[in-house]
Amino acid sequence: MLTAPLHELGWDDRWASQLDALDDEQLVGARVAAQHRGAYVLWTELGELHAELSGKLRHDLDVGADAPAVGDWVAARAHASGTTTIQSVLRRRTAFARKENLGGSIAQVLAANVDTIFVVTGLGEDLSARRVERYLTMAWESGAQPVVVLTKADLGDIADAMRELQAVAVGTNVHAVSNVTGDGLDDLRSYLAPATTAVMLGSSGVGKSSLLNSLAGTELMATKEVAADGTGRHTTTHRELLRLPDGAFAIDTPGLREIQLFTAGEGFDSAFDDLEALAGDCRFTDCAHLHEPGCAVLAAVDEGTLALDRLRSWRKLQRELESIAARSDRRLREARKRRWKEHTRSIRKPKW
Ligand SMILES: Nc1nc2c(ncn2[C@@H]2O[C@H](COP(=O)(O)OP(=O)(O)O)[C@@H](O)[C@H]2O)c(=O)[nH]1
Ligand SMILES: [Mg+2]
Ligand SMILES: [Zn+2]
Repeated sequence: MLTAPLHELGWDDRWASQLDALDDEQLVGARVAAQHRGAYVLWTELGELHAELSGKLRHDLDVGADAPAVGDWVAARAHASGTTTIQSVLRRRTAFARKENLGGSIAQVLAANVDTIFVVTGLGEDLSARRVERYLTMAWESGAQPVVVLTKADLGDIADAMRELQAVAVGTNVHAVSNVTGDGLDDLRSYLAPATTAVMLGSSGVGKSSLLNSLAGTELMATKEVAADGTGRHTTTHRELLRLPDGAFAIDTPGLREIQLFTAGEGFDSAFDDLEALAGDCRFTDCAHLHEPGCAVLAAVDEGTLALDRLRSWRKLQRELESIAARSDRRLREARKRRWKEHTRSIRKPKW
């Protein structure tokens, strides 16, 4: 249960003017704190409310609009009957999404209006720079600022892992922390200004929930050891907004088994800044860096200044992005066609 002035939840003039534009005095601004199947938990100035989607919004979802996600700002209406409905979702500033299912291209927004994404990985056997690279791409794609966090720094020498991570974390910082000793935690707090929202992202077991607890200074989330008894703690089965003591918000996520990208865009370039910079010197502007003459990327691989692995993962991601883009294009065209059909039907069939 949370009652707070809206601005403490991140509400500002730009959100207010979006609400004003709807021109309906009965609507109030609210933030989606959690979602349980069809029902939403909203934080409003009146306190916590449970809400459903309005009929109109449900219809919009059928023709391709996004469902509200945790972190979204929405326009809600409290009815005299005591129920609350979400009338519309205010335009997101950032959206962290993944593909809904294997091979599909429908994005599932995991969290909205996120400021910082902690890409978490743990010191140990399964540290994979490649995987971090993919998480980073997803993070850049969202519009939020990614930060790489190496947990379990108490387990050994971090030097090699830090070097490996720094090589892929182009344009972001890498921080080493320990949830056991507390080392490094203070550096992370600088990303958690009041009323901002952070997301924990990373494979299962890397220490995301532990990190959230460390930052909260209390056991908000169940971690591997305590999951069995679990009483009073949240397990990471659904996403929800959690309040940290200093007034920032955090969202834990269960490990995403398959990291899938959604759209090609800025995120891709930012995660591969080094490669893109080299590509500027290729002779052909549409160089695919495969076997073109005058390719600066291949030259860098030959000289040993760019790892071949990195070029390989760039190619792999690019192929993936291209096929996703092709699929979502098709989906968009179909949705437009459907809407047009509905529209013409409504013209031909007068209501009387
Ligand atoms: N030694 C050490 N163990 C940690 C650290 N952070 C998490 N762990 C352990 O790693 C395991 C997985 O942690 P958990 O937070 O549940 O990971 P999650 O699946 O990413 O949420 C648990 O056994 C934690 O106790 C750390 O900084 N140091
Ligand atoms: Mg967890
Ligand atoms: Zn090239």
